[in-house]
Amino acid sequence: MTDPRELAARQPANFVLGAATAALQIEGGADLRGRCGWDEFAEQPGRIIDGSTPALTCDHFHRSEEDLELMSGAGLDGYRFSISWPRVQPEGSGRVSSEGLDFYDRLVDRLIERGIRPMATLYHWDTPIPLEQQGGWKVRSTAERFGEYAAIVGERLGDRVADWVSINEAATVVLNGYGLGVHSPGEEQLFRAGAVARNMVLGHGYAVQALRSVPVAGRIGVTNTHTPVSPATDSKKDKAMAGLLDFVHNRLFADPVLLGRSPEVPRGLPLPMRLMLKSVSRMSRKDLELVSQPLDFYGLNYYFPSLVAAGADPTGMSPDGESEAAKDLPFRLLDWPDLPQTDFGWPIAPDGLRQISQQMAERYGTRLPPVVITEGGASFNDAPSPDGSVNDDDRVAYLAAHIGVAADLANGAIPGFELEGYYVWTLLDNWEWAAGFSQRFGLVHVDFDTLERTPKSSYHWIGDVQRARRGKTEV
Ligand code: IFM
Repeated sequence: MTDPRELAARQPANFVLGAATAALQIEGGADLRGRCGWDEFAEQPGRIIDGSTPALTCDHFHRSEEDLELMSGAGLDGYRFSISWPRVQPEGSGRVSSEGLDFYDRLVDRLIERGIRPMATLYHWDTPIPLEQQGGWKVRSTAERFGEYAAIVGERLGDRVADWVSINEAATVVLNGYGLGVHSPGEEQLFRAGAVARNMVLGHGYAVQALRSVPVAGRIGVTNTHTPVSPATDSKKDKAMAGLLDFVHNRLFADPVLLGRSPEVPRGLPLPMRLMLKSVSRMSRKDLELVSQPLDFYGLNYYFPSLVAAGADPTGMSPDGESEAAKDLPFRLLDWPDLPQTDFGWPIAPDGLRQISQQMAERYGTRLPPVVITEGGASFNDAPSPDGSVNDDDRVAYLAAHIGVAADLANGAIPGFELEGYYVWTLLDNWEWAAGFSQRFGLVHVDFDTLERTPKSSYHWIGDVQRARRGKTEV
């Protein structure tokens, strides 16, 4: 099912097919912004698999015209980018860098000139260092500063950005950054990190409040990563642990935002753990009101389903690296016996997108606004062939299957679940956090020595899908 015409025929006319990126993963230009937690984290020995840093990455900051040309070449309907907080506010509060804002101002104008819908994410993990030093997301003041920063960006870009995402993947920041320590800031608090989630949810609330009061013209949403969770067996223990992962991954953030209430701690867990989860997830009524302001859309990132068994993994392996803390987790993630994997070792399961969408529809009902798949994609480390082309047929198959499910959802496959589009992760091979440059998710290959960009076959394939949709040319 990789025929572009067949896929094009399944997508509704208003379906948005785009690509997503994040500032720290592609921009470089580090001398022209403040430092963030990830700059320091990457400089600590052993944190990043290949010892690389986000200082240069794809140098998009100086090559944005070339990258815009690439977006047009693939016929993208939308482009999701993130705004670097330390580029706009080098200290995370107070002083604003007008040069920093100018970069995004131009980018938005160029996108609109090309007919590409701009979706701006305000926070994709680059916490300014002064705020990190004051406690990062462990303290409420970071959420308050985030609201101020949102107002600054909203004032400048609010007349042109079509879609705003407050925070990207709070679940990943909390689980990987504060729970397991495999991401910045490298803390290993396990479930106590739940308290960090509360501040991130508050940050979202302050940002929505700020954007609404500017007011910005575009739509406002939030993005989180979701995974359908299954127990490895029918045993009580496996089921309880699957409930635990579902709670911290899928509900801790979404329930307060969408339902205006703290999530219910799953049954079957030992009492001390239940009490701890209850205390870290509880929010006051006033805070719940702040964080559950109505949204125009919900951004869902989907990569893979999770299979959970009770009992720790003695190797401490998590999908994003090895963690001492993971050895103390009461559960482990298992490989799915029948599913193929990407080069990152992530299971490939397009049906998981249907499952998680079904669960979201059941859980949130009419409280769930229209959904956008704000990220989905796969790491395959295909290298250029001798003739210079990059043939990533594995990525084409991955995207065809996932975008196919998205098209069915957009056509109303699940009653009450309204899907508007799919943003491929990602436009360019980039700096994949703790995995450095070792995992390539891009539609466009980047040579990290020369920074040369080479569109892969998946890029040409997306272009064919888009041309077929617009009925422009033979494909
Ligand atoms: O690269 C990341 C992105 O920054 C957030 N979502 C998952 C992607 C792949 O790991």
